[in-house]
Amino acid sequence: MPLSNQQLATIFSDIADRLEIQGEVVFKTRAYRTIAENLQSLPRPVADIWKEGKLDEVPGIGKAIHDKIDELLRTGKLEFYERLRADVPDGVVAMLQVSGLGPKRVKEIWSTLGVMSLAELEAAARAGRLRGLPKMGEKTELKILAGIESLKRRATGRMRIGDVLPIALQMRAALQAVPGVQNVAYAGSLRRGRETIGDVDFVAATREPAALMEAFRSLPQVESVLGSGETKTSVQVQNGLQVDLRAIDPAAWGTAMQYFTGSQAHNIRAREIAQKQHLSLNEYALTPIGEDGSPADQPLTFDSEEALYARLGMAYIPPELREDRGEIEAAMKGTLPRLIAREDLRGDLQMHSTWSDGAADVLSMARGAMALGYEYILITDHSQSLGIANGLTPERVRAQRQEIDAVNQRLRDEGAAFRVLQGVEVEVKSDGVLDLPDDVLAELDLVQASVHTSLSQPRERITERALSAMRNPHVDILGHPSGRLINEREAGDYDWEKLFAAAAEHDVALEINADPARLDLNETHARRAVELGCHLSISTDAHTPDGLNQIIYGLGIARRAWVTPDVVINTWPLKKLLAWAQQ
Ligand code: DGT
Ligand code: CA
Ligand code: CA
Ligand code: ZN
Repeated sequence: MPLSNQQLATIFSDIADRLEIQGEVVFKTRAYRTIAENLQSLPRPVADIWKEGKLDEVPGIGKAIHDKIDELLRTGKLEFYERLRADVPDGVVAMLQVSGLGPKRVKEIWSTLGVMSLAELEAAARAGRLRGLPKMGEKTELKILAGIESLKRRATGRMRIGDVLPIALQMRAALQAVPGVQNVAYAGSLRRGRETIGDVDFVAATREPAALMEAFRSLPQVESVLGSGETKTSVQVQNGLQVDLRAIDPAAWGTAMQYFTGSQAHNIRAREIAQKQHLSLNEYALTPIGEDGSPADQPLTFDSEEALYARLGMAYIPPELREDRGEIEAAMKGTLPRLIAREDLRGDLQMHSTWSDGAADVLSMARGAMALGYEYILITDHSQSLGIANGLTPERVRAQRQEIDAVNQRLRDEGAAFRVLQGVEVEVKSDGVLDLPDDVLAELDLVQASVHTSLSQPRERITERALSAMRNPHVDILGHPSGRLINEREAGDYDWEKLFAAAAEHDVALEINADPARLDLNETHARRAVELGCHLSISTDAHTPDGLNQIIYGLGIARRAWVTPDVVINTWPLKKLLAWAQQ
């Protein structure tokens, strides 16, 4: 197949992008942009015109471009373009898509800071490293971060839950204060705790819907109103996120919350169960129906979901389980699991301090955890080969032990029943060898091993790499096992069944990393791992004391995976945890 007009156009506009990043002046690159546009609006395949020898009749074509199209159609390649691609990395070109970034700035960021991908750009902006560059400040950084966020959203149409929940909480607080509003909650995928959110669905109980709709449209977060009626309004807020609000009668709170929480699959199953009992279920009520399907009695309304589920002969089903994955059957039999909850956690087993790439010292992290009611934390700074994160050498591991001992002494003196444990997030190098010697690992309270590099290794290789890490008797936890970054980087291609079997055999706990960019293990893998007898840990990977609050996202995933407290090692008392790590 000869190259299509579209393919050729893409190549020419890419050439223009790369030349501009290299510093070429715009009037020299304009010819490439012009031909790209003209090719797209050409009514015939340019390959046919070329065959007829009439390339010169294509508008906007000069000698240089004529030769390039000729080379591309003859050989399928263009040497000039190949060289250009080698000179300017793809990741640098990708930065042009971020609104607010033109070729000049991209070049500046690339050549001065060595930033070569969107992920590195995001990290640099978050770390405040752009503000030192010419004509760039804190505002530019924020604008770039917002631009990256909306790019990610465009890729999948879904946003990470961690970028949505804070906005929803702000809006809910504002709606709660509107006169006449008795109750407001978010329903939909956000309430079910999914890792990504399509849109936010608010349900509000009020007898004055008009006032509520007006107040909603005027919230400071609203960028545009997509549609507004008497009882339903949809708006768009930052990063293109859509938020729906439905006003309902307070008497129908239970049915409305059940309906709008979904999932759709769960609702369909719930309606089937209702039908078998000659009841028709919708967002307003449960209505008895006769043999002919018409209403046989007054509709029943429910002011709570508990009452509604009970009337259907079911135990209350936590929102995270409502995906039609067996929860309805279990609720009817009374065999729903007792899901893990925030109060079950006694500690957090992954966090970084200023010893590697964290922003707070050990004592501050401890104080943050104590404020959350925890009994212990495990400090897991990076190991030496992760140079960009200031990883620990054996000497620095031992120096850190001194500081941790001193912090523990200080907390004991204050009378606090709290313990800082020393761990490490040791690199599993690309050949499966750990980045710190065994005698160093042996001195630590718990060891977490993680893969950060060469994630694209073939299945057998990367699986064997994780397995060899787990065979090391000092390794207690495998951190963020898949390595994926939501909306950003694919997971490693592991043989999961094999990995879970090995984790169970060596009794290495698998982490549910609560960072909303990771949520790794994901819910399907976490559920399967537990089925195969694995232990889990649920931890934040926090780099600041505030980051410890992100545990809620990991708990959501665990609950969606039907996880009970007993299999999660950081629900255990300290003594039990340390004894387990010893054996
Ligand atoms: P999302 O927004 O894609 O992350 O996922 P959801 O689950 O929030 O879906 P959404 O916003 O379309 O609808 C919210 C809930 O409303 C959904 O979970 C169940 C309910 N719902 C919406 N449309 C239908 C429908 O056609 N039939 C039924 N049974 N329920 C629906
Ligand atoms: Ca939704
Ligand atoms: Ca919706
Ligand atoms: Zn890590």
